[in-house]
Amino acid sequence: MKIGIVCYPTFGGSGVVATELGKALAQRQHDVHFITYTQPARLDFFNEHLFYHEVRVPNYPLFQYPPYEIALASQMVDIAERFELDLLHVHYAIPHASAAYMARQILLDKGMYVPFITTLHGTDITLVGKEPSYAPVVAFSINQSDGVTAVSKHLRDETLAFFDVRREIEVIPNFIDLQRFKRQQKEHFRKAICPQGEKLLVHTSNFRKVKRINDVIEVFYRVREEVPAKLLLIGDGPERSHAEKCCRELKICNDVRFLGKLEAVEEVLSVADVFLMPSEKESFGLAALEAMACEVPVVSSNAGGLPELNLHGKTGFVSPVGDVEAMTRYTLQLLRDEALLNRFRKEARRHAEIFSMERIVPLYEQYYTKVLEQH
Ligand code: GMT
Repeated sequence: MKIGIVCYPTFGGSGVVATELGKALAQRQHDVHFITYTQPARLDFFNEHLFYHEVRVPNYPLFQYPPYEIALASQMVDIAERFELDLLHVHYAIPHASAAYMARQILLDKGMYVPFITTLHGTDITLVGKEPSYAPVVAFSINQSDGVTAVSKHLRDETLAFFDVRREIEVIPNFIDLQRFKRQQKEHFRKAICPQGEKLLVHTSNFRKVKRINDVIEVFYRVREEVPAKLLLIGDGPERSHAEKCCRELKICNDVRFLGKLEAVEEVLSVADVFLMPSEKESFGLAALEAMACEVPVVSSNAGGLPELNLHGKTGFVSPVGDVEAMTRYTLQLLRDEALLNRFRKEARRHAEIFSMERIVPLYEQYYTKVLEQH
């Protein structure tokens, strides 16, 4: 197949999933054309089946807001025509689905039918999509898509409950490269971080408000009162300076390290004991899946699709959003019981294997075929 992929080419979960999907499809001999405003972060090598087309948004003094959506739709039309694309697959509804709708209609006018599939990732529905300024366009472009997928059952149900959506939504969960994300021997690394044999907690995110970084720090603070421990924070974003201030106020700076946007996350996860994800919203929780694949149990909130991924009492523990007391209790339970921790480690990896790239990518291929057969 010849597939056009549109996504946010950043380090965010939806961009990572879209890029990894494109790479996996290219390995399976499909021609994949990325249409994005900058080169996707993980697309940094040559493959004969992978193509990258930049969306340029010409500016003009009249534009207070340069019309990205129009530039994107025009680029989709151009690439679909030139490379005879079979379909477009857009990740994150806003504004990709409405741009794809526009592109499809323009192509139709030229006598070419190129269906588009929209994959919903989370905040495009649960947060931004519900904004009255966006909601009617989001609902319309979901209804107009030739296929719609959601990354968890919860996200599908929330979409159906909130929007007047009159079409089926297929659940295709996120996936992981189990060759890359596996527990590696990095004991020297652990010794450097935890020289006195301290326990190690890890959190990865984009440090936005929905991630509740304060809860991460609060849980760590309470755990550290009971058990010597260190905390590694991976990622960056708007709440970081506030989080740093919290650490200074609690006088725990010596035990907390902010690692920034680290690429080799799997190396840090390989030496971690518990992964914390207290998010207020989380349609899937890709960062938690990465931890589980590296045999790290997850102590998380019960937001969104998290309970589908993190099995309570098996791969980790799930608590109500904001219940830092329960999260502290569960973390301590794992840290204090080596046998329990080891059992959870094995279960976390076993459950992560359900989300292997080898299992999930063919589901997208089957879905593409189904959509194409309908036209
Ligand atoms: O979590 C974010 O803020 C980033 C966001 C994105 O679109 O990049 O992540 C969403 O998509 C990921 C990939 O499908 C999911 O794993 C995340 O759970 C989801 N985030 C939220 O729902 C808050």
